Amino acid sequence: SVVPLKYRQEWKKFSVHVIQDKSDFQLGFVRHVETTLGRSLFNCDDLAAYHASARSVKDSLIVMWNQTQQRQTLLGNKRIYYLSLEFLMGRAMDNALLNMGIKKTVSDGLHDFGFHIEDIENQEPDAGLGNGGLGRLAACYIDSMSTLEYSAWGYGLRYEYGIFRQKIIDGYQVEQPDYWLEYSNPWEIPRHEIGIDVMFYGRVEEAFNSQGHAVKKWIGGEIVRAMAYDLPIPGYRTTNTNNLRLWSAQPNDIFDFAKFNEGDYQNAVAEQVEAQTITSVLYPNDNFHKGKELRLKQQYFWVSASLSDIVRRFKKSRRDWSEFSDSAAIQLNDTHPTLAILELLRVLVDLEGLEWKKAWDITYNTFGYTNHTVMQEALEKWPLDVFGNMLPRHLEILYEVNYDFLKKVEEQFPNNPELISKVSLIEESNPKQVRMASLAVVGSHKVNGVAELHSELVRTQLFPEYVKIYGEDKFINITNGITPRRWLLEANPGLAELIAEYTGGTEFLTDLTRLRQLLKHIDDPEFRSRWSRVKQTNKHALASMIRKYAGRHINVHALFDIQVKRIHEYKRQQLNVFGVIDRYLKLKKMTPEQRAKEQPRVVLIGGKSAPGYFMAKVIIKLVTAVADVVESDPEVSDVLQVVFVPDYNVSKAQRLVAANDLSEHISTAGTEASGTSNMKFVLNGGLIIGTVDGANIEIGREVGTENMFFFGHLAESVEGVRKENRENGVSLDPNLAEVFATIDNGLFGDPNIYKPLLDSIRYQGDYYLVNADFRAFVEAQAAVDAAFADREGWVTKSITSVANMGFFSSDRAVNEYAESIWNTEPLGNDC
Ligand code: IMP
Ligand code: B1N
Repeated sequence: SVVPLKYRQEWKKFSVHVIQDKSDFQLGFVRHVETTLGRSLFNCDDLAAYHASARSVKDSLIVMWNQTQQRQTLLGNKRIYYLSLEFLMGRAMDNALLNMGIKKTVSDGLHDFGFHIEDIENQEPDAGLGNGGLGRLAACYIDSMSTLEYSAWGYGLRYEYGIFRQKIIDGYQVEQPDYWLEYSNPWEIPRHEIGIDVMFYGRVEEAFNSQGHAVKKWIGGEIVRAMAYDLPIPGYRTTNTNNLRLWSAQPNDIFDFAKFNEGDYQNAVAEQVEAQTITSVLYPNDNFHKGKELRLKQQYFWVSASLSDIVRRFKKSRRDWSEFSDSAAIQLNDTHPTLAILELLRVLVDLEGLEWKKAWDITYNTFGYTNHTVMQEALEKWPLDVFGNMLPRHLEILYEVNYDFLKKVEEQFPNNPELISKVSLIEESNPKQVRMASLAVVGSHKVNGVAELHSELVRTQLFPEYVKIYGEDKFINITNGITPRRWLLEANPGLAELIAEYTGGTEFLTDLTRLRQLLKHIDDPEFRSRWSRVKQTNKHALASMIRKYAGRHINVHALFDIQVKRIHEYKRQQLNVFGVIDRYLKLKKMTPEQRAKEQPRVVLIGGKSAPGYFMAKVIIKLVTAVADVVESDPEVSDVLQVVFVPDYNVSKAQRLVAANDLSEHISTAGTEASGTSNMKFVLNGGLIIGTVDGANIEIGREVGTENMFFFGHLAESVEGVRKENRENGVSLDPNLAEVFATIDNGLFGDPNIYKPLLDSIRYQGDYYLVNADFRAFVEAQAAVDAAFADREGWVTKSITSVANMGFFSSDRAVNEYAESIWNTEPLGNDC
């Protein structure tokens, strides 16, 4: 669409420009206070100042966003679409200011109005649209895609309630709704003009197209409108600003006319209101599939709206369908968006009239699938009847895909019914189930795991039959990464500044391998002491946060030992807390003189349990009970403190990682696909106590195993231990038996509370190898104490580790996706 020059010139005179200096910011700030917010100098509190600041900054973001989108459209190169049901973004303001390079400008501008930037930033609620690692990974990747100047969009859902807020009452987790949109979200752009009607239920009819061919027509029973909200994603030191599009379910004007005519107006309206509930709430499960129909509805709603948007954009370019997969790469973040495969086939065949084979080739070349877990209880399966009732046409398409696929398998491996039933997209169980992971594998040209060991397990444990069918090359590894902007520059400005000084500038923030330059200074006393001082300052800052949120005073001279992540049996917070009790019992047996020689420790444990996960809630209760006992025991509280950090979220993670001396990543070997907080803690100068699992292994390889405290059984021996436990029972380690006896004797309150947890270990086979790894864990902790006592040696380990963390940047990971799955390169932004 060409707009005549004279109009363009007239328009340009009034174009908004990006904030360059303090007065640009202040002008926007005051205008938003006085107009958007309808307030004045006299009633502008911190909350209003935050909203005005955010809107002023967002105006710049939108300008950059517009330029980026126009450029990407004009150049017309391949777009990456990252489909994720979770984006755990955290706060936007500090990140935007740092990426745009205007933090000082804005801070000064606010200061001149009598505000402090930290207070203003603290007004922002976290965007908690995710559960844990999977959602935060998506957030890191879109930061990298903007920074690296890829042409990329994220697609997700705009939940009105993000992950619940965790209160601790009487030591138990209590969930409270997180209505994060309460004061509106200043970073989003509502796109009222983009409304897409999504169908559910109904039936399939035979019809004839204009050429007289028989076609299928899906007549939907329920129609819900998807409305788009856009979040501009600024890159670091580039104006390239990509888009995160989140869909919200809206009531629409398509009434059930039958009801309307019957005069049942109330019910007709009620149905419309009910439709909105699709995007009300994020399902709070991590690594667990609970087959709720509303969850399937969320998935289809999101997938259908996103694909309709992607296809519309493609059609605008007027290219031939054969070029679709050259113009779009769609990445499936786990199986949650796998319906997209069937939906694209439906759009191409039913709506666009392509022949099946052609539609299939386009689809196959477009999709890539990232697997994030090998745990059986997390694998998505949907009962066939639920699936077919909600999505009748998609079930037909699924049958067709399955038919073609199984026919090929039969040709390749004749007379192998066992293989056929193993790889079929439909599990012949009672009831029959649709296997979403199998569909994702069959419909994608690449499948990747998220760390080396995990990818190996994906090939050998999860999908060995598919590897036989498709060959090895389809199944690759791309080890996860984290964005150094949020997890170093933003979380730890003191360390970032020190690193900049000693590596010759801030380039390490976009080329993390430059951290290696630090090794040149490892013996420089000045550098080393500044390194330690930064850590000490961060520990003080964390201590005041702990005072504020947990009401505990912690010893900033102690070793800070942190385990924060979702509470899960496989992540083994129970192993950590049993180790703490063991330490407590040993301290109690010492004389005061002996105790005074022990290495003081503060153990911080935090994380949310899924609301319905009984055992995880028992673990939280045990941690809080142990914290109370230790705290109120004056004999030990100088050398041991335990605190449960309530309501762990991204903002708190930023403070925790900066202050860690040691972090725990102690999952049963073979269960944690990667972990990403392990990378964040080490990047911030801490060491790891961990199992030989997930990305721990690669971290050890990069930083040197002498700088890690590895312990425990290896993945390959886990099954053997389980078998042994099943056949001969669990024989408890003597120290663990003493820990259990202490719990049974009521030191931590009613022992019945903890009985299910203890019994799962001593009588029910100890599936997670808590007992089998206990001794090694305690020994590894003793090695930590000894290493920390040599403070200079510890600083050397810390610097060496940070210097070798370059590999774990999400920039590296995103580049690997682009090269090996998306087949695209950065667009660049030099216009
Ligand atoms: P969409 O791809 O239609 O959703 O448009 C996304 C953004 O790309 C728009 O808001 C514009 O900024 C830009 N854009 C879309 N179409 C054009 C075009 O034809 N010329 C220039 N920019 C465009
Ligand atoms: O994905 C992260 C990994 O670093 C973690 O090791 C892995 O546990 C995590 C169903 C999941 N895997 N699966 C999920 C989340 C929500 C849900 O409803 C599964 N999360 C992971 C990033 O690769």
